[in-house]
Amino acid sequence: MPLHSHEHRDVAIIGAGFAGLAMAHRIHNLGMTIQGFESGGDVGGTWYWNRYPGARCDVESMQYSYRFSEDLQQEWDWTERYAAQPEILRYIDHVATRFDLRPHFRFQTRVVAARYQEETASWAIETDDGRHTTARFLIAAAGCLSSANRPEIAGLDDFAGTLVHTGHWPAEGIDIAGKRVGVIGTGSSGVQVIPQLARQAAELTVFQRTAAYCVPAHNGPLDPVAAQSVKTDYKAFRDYCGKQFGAIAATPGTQSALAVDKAEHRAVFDAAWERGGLSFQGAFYDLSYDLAANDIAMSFFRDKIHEIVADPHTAGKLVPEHRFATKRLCIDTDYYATFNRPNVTLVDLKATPLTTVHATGVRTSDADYPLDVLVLATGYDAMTGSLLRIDIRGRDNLALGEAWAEGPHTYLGLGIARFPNLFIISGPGSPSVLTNMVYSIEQQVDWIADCLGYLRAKAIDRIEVQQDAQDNWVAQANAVAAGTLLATGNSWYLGANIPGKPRVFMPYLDYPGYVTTCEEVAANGYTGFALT
Ligand code: N01
Repeated sequence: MPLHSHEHRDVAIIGAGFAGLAMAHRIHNLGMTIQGFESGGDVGGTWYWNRYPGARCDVESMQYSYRFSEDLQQEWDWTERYAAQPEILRYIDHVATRFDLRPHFRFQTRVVAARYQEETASWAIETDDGRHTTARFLIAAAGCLSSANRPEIAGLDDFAGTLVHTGHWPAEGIDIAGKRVGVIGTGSSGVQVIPQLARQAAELTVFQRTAAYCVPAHNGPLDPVAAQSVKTDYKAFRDYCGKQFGAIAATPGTQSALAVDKAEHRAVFDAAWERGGLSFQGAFYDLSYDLAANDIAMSFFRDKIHEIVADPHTAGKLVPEHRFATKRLCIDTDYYATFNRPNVTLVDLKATPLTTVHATGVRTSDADYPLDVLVLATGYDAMTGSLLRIDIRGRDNLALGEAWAEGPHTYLGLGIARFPNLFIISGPGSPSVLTNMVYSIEQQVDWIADCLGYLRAKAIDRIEVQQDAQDNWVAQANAVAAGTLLATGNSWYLGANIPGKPRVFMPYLDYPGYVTTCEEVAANGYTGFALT
């Protein structure tokens, strides 16, 4: 293909992760033409990039998988309760091959710009290989946690050892054995990678700014009998999950933490700890809503961490100061116990701030830590970063960055006023990161595909979010979040981890309520959208 050639498709898709692949499959079945773009060398999205030791999903494998094909559900056998990154990538690879999805995508190709063209009601897309594509519809499936946050730490570029972000771990791995390793960051990624690195490194230094709430995964081999019983009626299991909060199977507590005594708190929390996983948050129904109930959860963690970690000083530093569940709960394997190892040191950056990185290590206000390897487990410019790094322009050349100057405003998380024929999957304003992502992705993929089929049947060229519908949705999303403690945290849900990012609670906090709203919008002829 010569450079600067031009091609036209019905639909362009950005990203070949879980969302982009499912979307391509549905669009292909509609008989529409597709051009997909993927910056990675192959399919997988998040699971293509996150190859750090210990990378594992915190949603159980029987749930964290596609439901669009019964044959696929039946033929794939997961090996563990929580699948590790290599197994998830093998699964995605299998899906891409089985449904012949790779030919829809150009790999190692990054979309750098996309401009809406009024005259033709289509998008002009520019990629970093110098090629140009036009498409009637543009679907952004670029991922919520795909734009790595490389913190602005003085001297970071001067580090002469191996510097790596967890989200860009090299496929060939990093030789850790016998090395002095430092990790900055103790969110979900840090909590997973730290125990693994501790087993291999000569010395591991953990630089912690904010302590994490961690609940054990209790991962292990998947019980084949239990898996088979799900497969006997997988649809019923999926339907059940879809009716739960976040589309994750759980049995939420029905009692208030304020209604029982201290002994009962401990018994309920201990049982939830033994079950493990994200459902801990629902041990009592009011932990995320009521300050006094939340205090009780905080006190359980204080006690638990002191029981696990032998050195009381280290244990004290590991106890979070922020409220329980106002940041994403971390699901771990041996995280707190790792600090009992003689080769692991915890540095509390709140007490002794990190001042600089230099060629041979990290300096804090009171000490110098020589390192061979420095791991940045510093997270992502979540939910908006992967879209805003593309120069996306809607009507009248309006830049997305300008439209979102005060925060990412969308309608249903699916579309943006003044950006016609653009759809987002797992966009801000949709439940996305507060759900089993694969489940909610498929719900949005189905909604978008049905919408495209509707537009084609009615010979409609253009679909555009109406401003008042967007304003109302933003207000509703804020109101739902304001009813919980989640909106009070200092989390990436709010953009608080990125300097200068507007503080808006980005995910929509009601799944499955969201699904009902989407269904009603479609059934009523796409209310809130102008179709022309
Ligand atoms: O990122 P994070 P993550 N100096 O933003 C610290 C999903 N996920 O990659 O809180 C020092 O949560 C930062 O400190 P602070 C999951 O949804 C899922 O870990 O800003 N420290 C924090 O400790 C998750 O929530 C899985 O004070 C700095 C850490 O870096 C999301 O991805 C696995 C710093 C970043 O934590 C993101 O998780 C992995 C600085 N300058 C990820 N800058 C599973 O499924 C940042 N930090 C299990």
